[in-house]
Amino acid sequence: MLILKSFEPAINVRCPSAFGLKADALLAMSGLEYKVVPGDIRKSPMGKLPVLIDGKKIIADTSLIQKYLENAHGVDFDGALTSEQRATAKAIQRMVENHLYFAMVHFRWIENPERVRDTLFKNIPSLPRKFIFKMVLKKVKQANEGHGISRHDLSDILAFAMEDLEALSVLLGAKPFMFGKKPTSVDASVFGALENIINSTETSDLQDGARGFENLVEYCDRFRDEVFND
Ligand SMILES: N[C@@H](CCC(=O)N[C@@H](CS)C(=O)NCC(=O)O)C(=O)O
Repeated sequence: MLILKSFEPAINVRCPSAFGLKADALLAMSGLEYKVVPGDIRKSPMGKLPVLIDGKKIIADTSLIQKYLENAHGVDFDGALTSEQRATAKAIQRMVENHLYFAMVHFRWIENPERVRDTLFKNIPSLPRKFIFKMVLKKVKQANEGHGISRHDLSDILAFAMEDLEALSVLLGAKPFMFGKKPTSVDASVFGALENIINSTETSDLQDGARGFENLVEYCDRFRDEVFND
C-alpha cells in the first residue's frame, strides 16, 4: 500500500497544505490503494512535505510523485490531452504553485500568525508550541521574502493573487474541470490551492476575493465530490 506522509485534516480542509492536498488528489485520482499519515518535515529528504512512500522508495515533491505514479504504476493522468493542452497545464501548474501559493501563504501566515498558531499548531503542547511556531514562522517569512511577493504592500499582493484567480476562472470557463469532463493532473494542483483559499476557516481578503469567482467555488465543490466523494 502506498503511504503519503503529509498533514492531518484541519481548518475545514482535508489537508491544510496545498501540496499535501494536491498529492492526496493525485492518489485518489490514480485509483491505487493508499493512506495518508502525518509526516515530519525534519525527517523528510527535502525538508518538505508531502512525501510518498512505496515500499523502500521515498518520493519527495508532488511533481515527482506524479511522475512516479505514471512511470512505476502506469497511471495515466493526462493521456487524453493534446500537446498544447499539456503546455497550458504546465503553465497553470507553475502559476499556481510558484505564485498563487506564496500569496496564499502570505495571507494565512504573515497576516494572521496567531490564528495559524492556534489552529494548525493546536495539538502541540503549549510550552514547546510557542518555540516551534516561532521557528516555523521565521522560515515561512524568509521563504516568502526570498520569493519576493511578501516585500510588496498587502494591496499589491492581493491584486497579484486576484490576477491569478481571474486567469484560472477564465481558463476554466463553464467546463467541469480545466480540460473538460475529467480531472487531469493540473486539476489536482489547482484544487489543492483553491480549496485552501476558498474553503478553509482561515478567512482573509484573498478568500473574499476568490469567493467572487463563482465557477472556482463550484469547481472546488465538484472536485471534492467527484474525486474524494466528500
Ligand atoms: N515543490 C514541493 C513543495 C512542497 C512544500 O512547499 N511543502 C510545504 C508545505 S505546503 C512544506 O513542507 N514546507 C516546509 C518548509 O519549507 O520548511 C512539492 O511540490 O511537493
